[in-house]
Amino acid sequence: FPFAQKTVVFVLGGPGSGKGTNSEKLVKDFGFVHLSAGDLLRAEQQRSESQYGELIAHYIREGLIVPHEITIGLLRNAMMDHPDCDRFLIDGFPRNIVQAKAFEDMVCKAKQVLFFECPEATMLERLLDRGKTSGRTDDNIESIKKRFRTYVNDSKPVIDEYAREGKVITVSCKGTVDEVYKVAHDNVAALLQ
Ligand code: UP5
Ligand code: MG
Repeated sequence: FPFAQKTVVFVLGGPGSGKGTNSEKLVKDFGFVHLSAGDLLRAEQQRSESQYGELIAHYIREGLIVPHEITIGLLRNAMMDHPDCDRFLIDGFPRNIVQAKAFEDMVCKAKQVLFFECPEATMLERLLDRGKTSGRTDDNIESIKKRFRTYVNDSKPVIDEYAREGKVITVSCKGTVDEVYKVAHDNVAALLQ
C-alpha cells in the first residue's frame, strides 16, 4: 500500500475545538476521507472481540493517550480500507511527540497541519453543551479537565513542533460554525492547488 503517495493533513486542536465539525465539511468539499482517531478508538472499544475494549474505555474516560501502537494500527487499517483515495484528514492525532514520530516511521509524513485555536473557556462551554446529548463518557467536567491537562502537557507541544517546521495553518474557532469553516475551507483550497 503506497502510503508515501498519499496526501495526509492532520487536524489538531484542543478537546471541543471543532476538529470533527470542520473535518466533516472538508470531506464534502474536497473529497477527503476523514479518519478521527477518537472515533476509531471508540468503535474499537465497542467491538465485542476486541482485546483492547477495557483499556480504551479507561484511557478515554481519564483523558489519557492510548498507547500509539493501537491507534496507529487502527489508522493504517482505515487508510487501507480506501485504496483509491489519495487524500486523508486525520483528526485528533498525533497527540504527543512519540506518536508523531511513530506515524512518520510506520505510515508517512503529513503534508500540513490544520490547527483549530480555541480558548479553554469556549471549549469547555461547547463540550458541556454537547455532553447533554453526546453519550460520550468523557463529556463530563471531571474528564474534560483531564483532557485539557493532557492537551496542554502533551498535545500542544506537537502543534508547536509542526509550527517550527512551517507546517501549521491556524484557524481561529471564534465565530459561528459557518464563519470558522469558511477560513478552514479557503486555506485548504489554497493548500491543494
Ligand atoms: N461546535 C463546533 N464548532 C462550533 C462553533 N464554531 N460554534 C459553536 N459551536 C461549535 O465540536 C465540539 C462541539 O462544539 C460540538 O457540539 C459542535 O457542534 C460544537 P467538535 O467538532 O466535535 O470538536 P472536536 O475538536 O472534534 O472535539 P472532540 O471532543 O472530538 O475532541 P477530542 O480531541 O477531545 O476528542 P477525540 O475524539 O479526538 O479523542 C477522545 C479521546 O480519545 C482522547 O481524550 C484520548 O483519550 C483518546 N485518543 C487517544 O488516546 N489517541 C488518539 O490519537 C486520539 C484520541
Ligand atoms: Mg472530534
